[in-house]
Formats: sequence, structure tokens, C-alpha cells
Amino acid sequence: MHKLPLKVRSVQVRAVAATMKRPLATSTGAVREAALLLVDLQTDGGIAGRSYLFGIGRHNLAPIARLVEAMAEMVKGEELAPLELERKLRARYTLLGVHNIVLFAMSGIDMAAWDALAQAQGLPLARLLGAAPRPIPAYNSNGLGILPVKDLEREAVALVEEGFHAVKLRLGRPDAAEDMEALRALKRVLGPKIVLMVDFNQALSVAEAIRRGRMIDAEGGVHWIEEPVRADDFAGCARVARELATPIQIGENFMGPEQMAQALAAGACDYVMPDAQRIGGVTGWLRAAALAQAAGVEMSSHLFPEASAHLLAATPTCHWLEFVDWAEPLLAEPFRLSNGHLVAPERPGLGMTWDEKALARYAL
Ligand code: SMN
Ligand code: MG
Repeated sequence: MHKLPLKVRSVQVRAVAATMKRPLATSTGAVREAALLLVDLQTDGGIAGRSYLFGIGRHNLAPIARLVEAMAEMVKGEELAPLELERKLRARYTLLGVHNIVLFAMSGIDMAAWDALAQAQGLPLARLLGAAPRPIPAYNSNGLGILPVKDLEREAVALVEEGFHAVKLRLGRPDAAEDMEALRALKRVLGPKIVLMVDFNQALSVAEAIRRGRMIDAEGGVHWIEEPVRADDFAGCARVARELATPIQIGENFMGPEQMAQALAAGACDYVMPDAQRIGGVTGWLRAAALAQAAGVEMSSHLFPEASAHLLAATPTCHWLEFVDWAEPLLAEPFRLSNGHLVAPERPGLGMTWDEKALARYAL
């Protein structure tokens, strides 16, 4: 236990690109490597908080890094109180707009600050939030991109053999019939016991989403249809959700809990799945979790399995954790999966320490 309050001494960032075991082809392009920005927040008590941000492509890391560094100057010397840091940073960025990479940078600082705070108390983040680390049902979201059917079948079997009971297939080929062929093939190899989600990554118009959604309804057995149309078209999402029996899932592109509130008010979806980096880190997630509870909507996570294992334990309507192994090459102690569930470790903080040797290998 450290004497509180601690103060923020400095924040450093490092850009890395780790090899992905399975590249992921989505309807909007392929992700072949994990381009991550590692955030280290030093406190005056010797404790360092850690988080990472996902840049989608390595070309995005430098501008995000510059924003984190600019914010680091603003929070230097401030108390390690994440809600206070958030209040100050939001005020400084109001005129620029707290969206997109500004919000990503804030989320990175927020998660690192909460990590340091939990470490200072000697508690896993989940416990600091008043929850207890518990097994969260996870789906294996590695792979299953837009691939030839034969490759998909092979990959799906391998993903389930890693110990999971749920996987997610990316859809959004120009030809709906080819998407349906991929879906039917996977249902065949996986059988009825494996939960199957599908993700269009915003590929469709509203009319096309309803047309293809009806085909999926008729096929049956799909757990959710994710981002069928443009993610910020809440009215369009709502029209799709009203027309289809299969639940509509959105949320990875909610820019802060305020946008999630707007989506819920519009009836844009049946389920939500915020992304720790876009919802505003731990602070934003907790507010989003309250919104989901109030709306009676199941809440899953997007990427960031390590932070999400803590956060979902503190989420009243906890649904599914999206598991990807992309940060694993950089972690000294990867998180433990058991029977398709991820449990936050009983280590203080988020429980992430960097494997410095690996970092040197993947540094940009
Ligand atoms: C996704 C988002 C970002 C990068 C890769 C894949 C996808 C998902 O939408 O939900 O996993
Ligand atoms: Mg998605």
C-alpha cells in the first residue's frame, strides 16, 4: 500500500508492431500486425501504470503518440485521480472535440492511471472497482476474416480447439450469396453447440442490411449481427434492428459514453460492445456500463481483452468478452484462459507487464 495521493510524474509512449498469428481480413481492409502504442505512466511513488492503444495501422501510431505526449505535459504534477485527470483533459480539448484519436489518447492515459492507482492499493483493477475477478465468457475473435470457405472451415476448427465455445465470422463480401455460403459452411463444421457471431464492419446500406439480415434470420443460429451499417447512423441501425429477429450488436465505434447514450435512445441496437480505447478508458467504461444497465441491454467488450476482463467483471449486464491474442507477444505474463473464459489475474492493477526483450524486437 502506498500513501495516497500519488502524483503523475511523466507519461512515455512506445510504438510497436507485433506479429499476428492470424491476420484479419475485414470488409474494410486487412489487419496484418498489431500496431500498438504502449503507454507508461510514472508516478512519484515509484509505481508505473501501463496501458496500450491499438492503432489499426502503424501509420496511425505517431499522431496518437504526439497527442498522448501533449496530454502528458498537461497532467504532469497532477494528483493520480483518474476522474480529475479526465475532467482537466476534457476541458482542455473541448474546443478541438473529444472524439477519435484525441479520445484514444485520453483513454490510454486513463487506463494507465487506473492501473497505477490499483497497483498503489495492491489490488487487481476489478477489485479496486468493487468487483471480483471472475471467469468472463469469451469468444475467440482471432481470424475468421473474409477468406475462401475451405480456409474458414480449417480456421474455425482450430479456433474452437483452442478451448472456446464461441467464434466470430467477418462478412460483407460484395455478393450476399458468397457470404451465406461461408456462414452455412461454418455452421456445418461448428455444429449447433458453438455460438457464432457475424460482423459486417459497416459494409452495407440500410436496405441491403435488411435484405441480408432476413437471409441470416431464415438461416438461424446466429448470435448477433454486428455493425451491419455505418456505425454512427443510429437511425439506420434502428431501422435494421426493428426489421430483424437476430439481435443487432454495435458499440466498438461509440466515441465516449455520450454517444452510447444517443445510440440507446435511438433504439439503434439490441446489444452494445464498447471498446476501452474509444469509450474513454476505465472511466468511460464505468459510465457506459451504467447506461447499459439502465437500458436493460447486454454489454460485451471490443478488443483489449486484458482491461476488459477487469471491466466486464464490474459490468451489471456483462455479456461476452472479445478475445484476441494480439498483445500477447508483448506481455511478460499473458492472461489465463480456462474453458473458454478469461479471468482477470489476481496481480495488482491491470496485471500487464511488458516483456522488454519482445518489445525491443517489435519496436518501430
Ligand atoms: C475489428 C475491429 C478492429 C480491428 C479488427 C477487427 C472487428 C471486431 O470489428 O469487432 O473484432
Ligand atoms: Mg466489429
